[in-house]
Amino acid sequence: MDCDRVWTNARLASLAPGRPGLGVVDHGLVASRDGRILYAGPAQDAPALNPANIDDCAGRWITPGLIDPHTHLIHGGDRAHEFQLRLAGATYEEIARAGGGIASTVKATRALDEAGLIATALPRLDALIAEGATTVEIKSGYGLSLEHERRMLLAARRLGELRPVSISTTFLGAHALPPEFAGDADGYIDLVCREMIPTLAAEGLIDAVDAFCEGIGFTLDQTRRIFDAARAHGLPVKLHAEQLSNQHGAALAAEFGALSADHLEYLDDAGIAAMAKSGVVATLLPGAYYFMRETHLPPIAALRTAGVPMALATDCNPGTSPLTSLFLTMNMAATLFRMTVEECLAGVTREAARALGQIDNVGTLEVGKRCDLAIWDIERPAELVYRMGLNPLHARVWRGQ
Ligand code: DI6
Ligand code: FE
Repeated sequence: MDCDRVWTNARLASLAPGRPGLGVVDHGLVASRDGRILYAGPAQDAPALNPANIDDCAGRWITPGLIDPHTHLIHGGDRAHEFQLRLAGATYEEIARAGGGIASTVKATRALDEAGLIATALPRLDALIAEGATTVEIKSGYGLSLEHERRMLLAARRLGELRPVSISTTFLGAHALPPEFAGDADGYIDLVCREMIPTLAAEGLIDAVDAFCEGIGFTLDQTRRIFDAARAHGLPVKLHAEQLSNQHGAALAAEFGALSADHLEYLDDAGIAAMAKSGVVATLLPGAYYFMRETHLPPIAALRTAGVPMALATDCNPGTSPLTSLFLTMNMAATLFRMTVEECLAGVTREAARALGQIDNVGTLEVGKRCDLAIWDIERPAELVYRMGLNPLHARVWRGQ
């Protein structure tokens, strides 16, 4: 069988469903053709291959390329000053109500042109790529006008052309109230639903629609309007839900068949049941939990018992999670959330793919999926979760290259 490339002498953590745990194959082989996986499994069961290139992995481990399914990677400026204020005792909500917080990042983001947005985001994207990321979700939500949200989404698409990585764009127009609409949240939601979503969807800039359903964000009713508009344009939805308080956003997300509900520190049993029933992925963001010194844990054990798939993401953003490491994300998920090594690795591969609606394309080593691989200098997969600050990536493969 003709193929482009073969990786031999590898140990695989395929993450394929149907294989127990990580789907380990001790004497494994991966073959690619036209950027897709032609074979992944035991070397002895492989078909006769006629590769143009052979890579001897010398016993190294291969996992699916890592996936970060929730980032606000594109933003102007930083909020190191607010970090200092918080260290001195101010709370996130106090800073937000005083005009700092998301609003200050909106100002800094609007001040950048597309090239500026790209230039400031690239080092963060490169940090993720350097750790083996092959798919990254990027949200808008610091523009908050048609023009500025479009600029963020265009910059996100452009990042995917500048680097060998797949970018998923999420429209988060309902992230915060822009200053022009102070006191008129419903008027702003009108603009989001009647103008921004239709226009940006028609321009092909939106892969999914998100909202910040929270006391300092938007109400459940406003979120429903956003979801109705998304549905009218055939766009999948996801939600920032129950991060700081229980607004019953996860149940609403479930009602709309959302891809994921994210954060979930204050999720209740009804929300868990609703998510389980409609197959909504729980995207957990331990970096935000850690950086905000949150003490209210997301209900991990109950999510596990209910069979809700759990993804992990950096939530890379300047206010609550200035994090660009999926390794550290996994380490925090294990240490702070008591997730297992298997759950952590599945969280940044298979379940992250599910959270992006990309499970048929990426997230596991299975025939027909894109050949996105991470090849590691490790003795066992647990090392990817256990170490803090060492990068054992040997090579990264994106679409077979
Ligand atoms: N939840 C978060 O953690 C981020 N956005 C959101 O809706 C925070 C964004 C920021 O503080 O800039
Ligand atoms: Fe977020």
